Amino acid sequence: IKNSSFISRQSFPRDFVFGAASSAYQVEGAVNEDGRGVSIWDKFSQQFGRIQDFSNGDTTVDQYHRFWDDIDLMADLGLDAYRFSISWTRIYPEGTGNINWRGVNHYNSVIDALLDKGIEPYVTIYHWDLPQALQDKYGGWLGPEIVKDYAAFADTCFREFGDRVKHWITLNEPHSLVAEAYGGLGLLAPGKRSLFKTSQTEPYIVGHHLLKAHASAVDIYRKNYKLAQEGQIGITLDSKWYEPYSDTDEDRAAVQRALDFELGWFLHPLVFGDYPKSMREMVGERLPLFMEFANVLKDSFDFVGINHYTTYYAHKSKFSFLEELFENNPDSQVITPFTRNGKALGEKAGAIWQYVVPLGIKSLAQYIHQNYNNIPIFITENGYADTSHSLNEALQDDKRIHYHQEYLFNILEAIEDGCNIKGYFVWSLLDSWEWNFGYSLKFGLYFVDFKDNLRRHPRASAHWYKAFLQKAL
Ligand code: GBH
Repeated sequence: IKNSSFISRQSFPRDFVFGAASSAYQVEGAVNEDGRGVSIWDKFSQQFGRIQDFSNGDTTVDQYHRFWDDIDLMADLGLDAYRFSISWTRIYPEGTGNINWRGVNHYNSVIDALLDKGIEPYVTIYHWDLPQALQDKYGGWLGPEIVKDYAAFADTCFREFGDRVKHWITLNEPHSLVAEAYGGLGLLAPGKRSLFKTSQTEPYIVGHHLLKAHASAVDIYRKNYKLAQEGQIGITLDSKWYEPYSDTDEDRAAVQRALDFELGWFLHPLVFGDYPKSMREMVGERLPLFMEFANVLKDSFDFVGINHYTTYYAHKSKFSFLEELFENNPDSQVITPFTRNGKALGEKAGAIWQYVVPLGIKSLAQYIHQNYNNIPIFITENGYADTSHSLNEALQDDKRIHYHQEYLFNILEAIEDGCNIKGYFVWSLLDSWEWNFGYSLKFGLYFVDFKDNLRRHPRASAHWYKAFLQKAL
C-alpha cells in the first residue's frame, strides 16, 4: 500500500479493533437525574471565566437519554467498539458510601444495548469527573485517601459490569491532569490552587496518587475478577510527539526529557516500577518514592491506551515565561514551541493546540516499541478539531477525513514495522462539550445541531469512516 487513500480495514490485521470514543461529562448531560451527585466539573464550569463560551455540561448532547439512537449510529458506521466512561457520581453520588442503583441500571442498559448491536464496550472508569464531595473532604487527588476510594469505585464497576465488559481503562490521561489541572494555566478542574504560580509539589503528589489508584484497581481486578470474567485491563495515557527544535544534541536531549515528563511519568512506573531517571534527577526529593508499592505497580496492565493528537518542537530552556503557558513543566527545562521561524510542523487544525503531523503517531509508536518492551497499545483517541458552527460548512469536513486517513496510514506503517498496536478509536462520535473550550471545538464524525433539538447530522467523515469499515464479503 503506497497511498493513504487506498487503505481500509482490510489493510489492518484481522483482529484490529475500530471504534469511537467519548466521556461521561462531555456527552451525557442529565446532571440532576436519577440521583447523580455533583462532580468537580459541575462546579468548575460554573466558575466565571473558566469555560471559553460560558457553557457547561448540564445538557450537552444528551446521550444519557439518547444512547439508543447513538448506538444505532455506531452500528450503522460498523464500529467494533465504543469507548465511554462511567460517571463516578452516578454510582456513588458522594464518592463513597451507598450505591445509587439507578446509576448502575443506566450503565447496564448502555452496555446491553451495545452488545445487542455487536459493539464491544471499552469502559473508562475515570475520565476526570471526580465527585465534588471527595474534593471537599480531602482535596481530591491531592489526598492519599483517594487511592482506596477510587479502588472501591473500580471494584464496584468490575462487580456490576465485568460480566459483560472485557476491556477496562482505569484512568484517562493522568498526564493531562498533572499538567493542566495542577500545572500550566490550571485550565482543567479543579484548577491549580494559585493562578499565578504553579506548585512545585502538587503535580507530583497527584501523579503519585493516580498511579497508586490505577495499580490498586488492577490488583483488585486480577485477584478477584480476572479468572472468572476473563477481561483485560489497562490505562489511557496522552502523549504528543516531539521533534528537536534544532539539529543539536541539546535539543535532542530536550525531546527525550519532554517525552519523559509526559509519557514516561506514567508509563515508566508501569513498565519498570519507577519514574524516569531524568525525572528523579531533575525533580529530586519533591518526587515521591514508591517503596514496596513498586511491585504492585510494575506490569500492572494488559494493554496501554494512547491518546495522540499532535506534534510540537522541543527546545532546551532553563526558563521562559512560556513555561507557565500551556503545559510545559519548568522542572523539565524544556519548552515546546508550535513553530520554528514562524513555521509549524504541519497544518494548523481548529484548536490552538493542534497541528496535523501524521508521522508523529508512527514515531511515537516506534518509540514505545523500542523503549517499553513492545507492550500492546490501543490508540484510544485520535481526532481533528474544527470550529465550524453552521450546518452547511460543518458537514463538508474534508480536513478531518484527511487527518484520519493520514494518521491511520502511519499506524499501518508502524504495525508493519513490528509495533504492537491493537486498535484505533476516533475522537469523537459526536461533537461534544470540550472542557475549557466548551462547545467552541468540534471533533465529531456527526455534527450536533445545538439550535435544533441536538439533532445528529453525519459529516462527510462519518460517510468516509463507514466506507473504510465496510467489510468485504
Ligand atoms: C483529550 O485530551 C481528552 O481525553 C478528551 O476528553 C478531549 O475531549 C480530547 O482530548 C480533545 O481535546 O492549549 O493549553 O488549552 C487531549 C489532551 C488536553 C491536549 C487539552 C490539549 C489543551 C491545552 N488535550 N489541551 S491548551
